[in-house]
Amino acid sequence: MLAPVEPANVFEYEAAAAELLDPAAYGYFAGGAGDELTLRDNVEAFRRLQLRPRVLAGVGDPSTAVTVLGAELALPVLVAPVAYQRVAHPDGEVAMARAAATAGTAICLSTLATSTPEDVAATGATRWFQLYVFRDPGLNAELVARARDAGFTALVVTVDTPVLGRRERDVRSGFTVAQHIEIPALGRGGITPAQALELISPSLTWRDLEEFAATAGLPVIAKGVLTAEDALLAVEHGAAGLVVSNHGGRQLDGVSATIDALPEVADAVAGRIEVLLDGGIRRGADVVKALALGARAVLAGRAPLWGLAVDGEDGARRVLELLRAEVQMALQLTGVRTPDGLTPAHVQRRR
Ligand code: FNR
Ligand code: LAC
Repeated sequence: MLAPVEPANVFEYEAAAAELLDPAAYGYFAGGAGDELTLRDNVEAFRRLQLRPRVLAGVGDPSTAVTVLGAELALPVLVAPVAYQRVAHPDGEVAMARAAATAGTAICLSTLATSTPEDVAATGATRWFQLYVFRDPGLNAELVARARDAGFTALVVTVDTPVLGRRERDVRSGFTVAQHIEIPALGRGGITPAQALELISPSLTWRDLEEFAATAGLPVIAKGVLTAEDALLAVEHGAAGLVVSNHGGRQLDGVSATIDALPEVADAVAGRIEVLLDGGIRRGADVVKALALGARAVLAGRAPLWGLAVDGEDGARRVLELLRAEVQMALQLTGVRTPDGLTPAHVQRRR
């Protein structure tokens, strides 16, 4: 369904999605853990940073393209793994993947997706697979093989979720998932996030990550790193990349905003593996700040999800296109011709 007036930005897409979605579903997508301090700070921290533009740089018409794990993307924003997309829109992850393909970017499919990897592959989108490591090793091997066979080009192992954070909005609403909404990885429907997480191993270690890196036949990315110490471990244990992430404020409440954690991680990694970031991306300027501080690209979870909720594939595509246009203008007005022209000197803390 179309909103009466097309939303002009991500915040307006969220407002429109909040009107359309069942309140419990909206609470699941929008909410965070505990007091939601980190959820809010992810967004606010970008506003504590300001850009330091350079003028008369002859920018012309800057390109927003970046290369991530060897793949060229038209914009430095990938679609983050978000579970249960059919709860937001009946076309779910397939529509999201089509939107990503049209926008020229990649989608990372969640283990707890409600579309199959094969259906997502059929969209032709550049695709990564997010792995929740289950207690059952057979299931993990099966999921990895299935992703590889379906042409997924990276394995994103989520490392910040040994247990599910306590999201009080879901406790209050009693959020449940309809029986007809199936999770193909688990072969059944009606499973809540809390029930799914009981199947996931709480005992994962860096050794396990190393094992996936050695055996998956795909580059492994550790998603959910917030410290220099863990960034170094990711490098040592064979990760091809990492995502500075706090799971969109949904896991440990009270950790730093991801943009505040990025500089120490980028410093520690020192270019040895690819550094990505997610959390709080709502504007093209947020993307530019993250790139300036050392991210190669960012992932956005809720932003394209609100587009999907409002208008399916078209809505998700419009959000990605809005972000691309905002990134391009921010580059032009910051005075750089390409994303890799951004440096920490383009950002300062608000005085
Ligand atoms: C997530 N995220 C997530 N991450 C993951 O590794 N596997 C998953 O299944 C999910 N599921 C999920 C559901 C919902 C509703 C949200 C909002 C998030 C986290 C996601 O990949 C990403 O880290 C955050 O969404 C980034 O923050 P923003 O962009 O939503 O602010
Ligand atoms: C979430 C899980 C499923 O954040 O990743 O809801």
